Amino acid sequence: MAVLDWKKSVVYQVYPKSFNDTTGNGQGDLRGIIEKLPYLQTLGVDYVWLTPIYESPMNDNGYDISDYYQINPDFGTKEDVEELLSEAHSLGIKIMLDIVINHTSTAHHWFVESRKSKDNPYRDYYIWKEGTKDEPPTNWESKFGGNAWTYDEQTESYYLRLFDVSQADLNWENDKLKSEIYEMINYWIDFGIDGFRFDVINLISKGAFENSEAIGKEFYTDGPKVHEYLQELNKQTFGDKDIMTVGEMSSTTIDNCIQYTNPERHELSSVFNFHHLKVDYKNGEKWSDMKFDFLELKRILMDWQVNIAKGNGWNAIFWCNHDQPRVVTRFGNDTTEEDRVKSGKMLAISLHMLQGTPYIYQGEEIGMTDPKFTDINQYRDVESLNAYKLLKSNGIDEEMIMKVIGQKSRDNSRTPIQWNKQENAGFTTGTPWIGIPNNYKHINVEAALEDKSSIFYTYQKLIKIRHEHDIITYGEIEPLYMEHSDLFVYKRRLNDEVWIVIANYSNREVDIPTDIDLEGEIMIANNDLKGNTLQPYDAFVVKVSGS
Ligand code: TEU
Repeated sequence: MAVLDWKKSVVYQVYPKSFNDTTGNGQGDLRGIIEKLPYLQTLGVDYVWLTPIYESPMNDNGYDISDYYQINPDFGTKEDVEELLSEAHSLGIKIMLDIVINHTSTAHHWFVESRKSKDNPYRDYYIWKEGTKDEPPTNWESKFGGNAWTYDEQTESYYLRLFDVSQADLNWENDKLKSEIYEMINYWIDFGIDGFRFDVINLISKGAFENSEAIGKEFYTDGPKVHEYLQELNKQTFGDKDIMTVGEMSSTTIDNCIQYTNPERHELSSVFNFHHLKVDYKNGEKWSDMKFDFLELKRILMDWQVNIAKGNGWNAIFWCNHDQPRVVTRFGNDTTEEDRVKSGKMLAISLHMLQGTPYIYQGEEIGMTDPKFTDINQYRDVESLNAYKLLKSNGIDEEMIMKVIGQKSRDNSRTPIQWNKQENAGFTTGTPWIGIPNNYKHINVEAALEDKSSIFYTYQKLIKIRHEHDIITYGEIEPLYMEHSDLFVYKRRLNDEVWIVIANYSNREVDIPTDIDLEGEIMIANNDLKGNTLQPYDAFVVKVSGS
């Protein structure tokens, strides 16, 4: 594959635990990813991002790292990583690792030492506050519910953990800690890794340790030293190398994301922000029952598109990841096969024509749906199980709890990839670690590859036209009809070339606005253009001018 301008790259996210099991233990592994690299080459992606594969107790499926230098034996060995790198590179695919340096597992030897005594050399690698049991230092709330401080009897102190009790936040004020982090990242750069995704990286600089005026799960994000820390990280590790980076930004702002990604600031290549994936949170509450707000979705997407471009920043563009529900269920329509396929293509087309680096989450390319679990015992995710307990303790009835968990749980995207219609969807010969929806018998990779009208080939074509046409990467964007209740419409313009993107997010037939002329070369579509109306879930990209 020709050397590609990184801004034309497309990334495929693999959640190894649910991708492909070659040992029969019911969990995916590295050799399972190696086996499927030719499939990913057929799709045409440029990078594969692996969520954490390091040694971990797996309380948070690997985001609780106990040794950055060792591979979790459930996934395989360092030799498997070497083989994965060499095989991927031979197929023109680069490998991106997930780096979690806001926190470690409490099983990490740094923390084991740190908690031993107040004068332990590792004490200051973490954030401790002396205090009395049941009187936490601040009112900060964990993302996983409850107070963000956990009391530790051994030294009668609290440690900060913005996520699970088993994930202790690191103290980035400590220079020795930072130099150990830089050493670790340079180890993986020397190993041959091509890119990094930095987990909740905008949380590493904590504000003053006082009560937060913010409510709910807000806590100090985009902290006072975060840009200083990122510029140092850049300089000490990947800054002078051909390495693509993306920062996961929790509850961030457009202005900060411009600062994170404007190349003149030498911080990161790109960022994930999640505001567009909270348009079905009632009053900002994830665990609520609410249909998504389409107008708000368009507003947020376009606000970020226009303003990040103005600031010479760079966004990741994505619908889903291992923390989000499946997009065809969430923003599309998975109630009939026709609507699932049509809306799955429409969602892909309307997103991939935006400016930024597209991320395709495993299974999105074949329109996998939420599993629709009905019993809490089917869930595995620590955040969902914490939410169940908290909602129960708040007196919410079981039916409503299961409804909101069914809508929002991270497990919705963590069910195994449906490779074929054989037992366990061809994912494992053992017992899968989490359930597989029955629709695997018709929603699977094998069926998708055989069916030239499947969602898979829409994604394959979107990747191809992104590689071939500069307008998608460098063209200006012009939002249109932002108040239209069904249509998502925008223009891309580069020199004399203009493309129009129009998508019907509704299950209604909708008139094409009279001032939109779709005469021109159809670059990609999920239907034939009939007269001056759009059918439910129609999507068209038309080159209306230019050579
Ligand atoms: O996610 C950050 C985060 O806040 C997620 O928990 C997500 O945004 C939230 O669940 C949505 O409600 C990162 C990882 O992607 C996630 O898997 C980890 O659990 C988390 O950090 C802690 O490392």
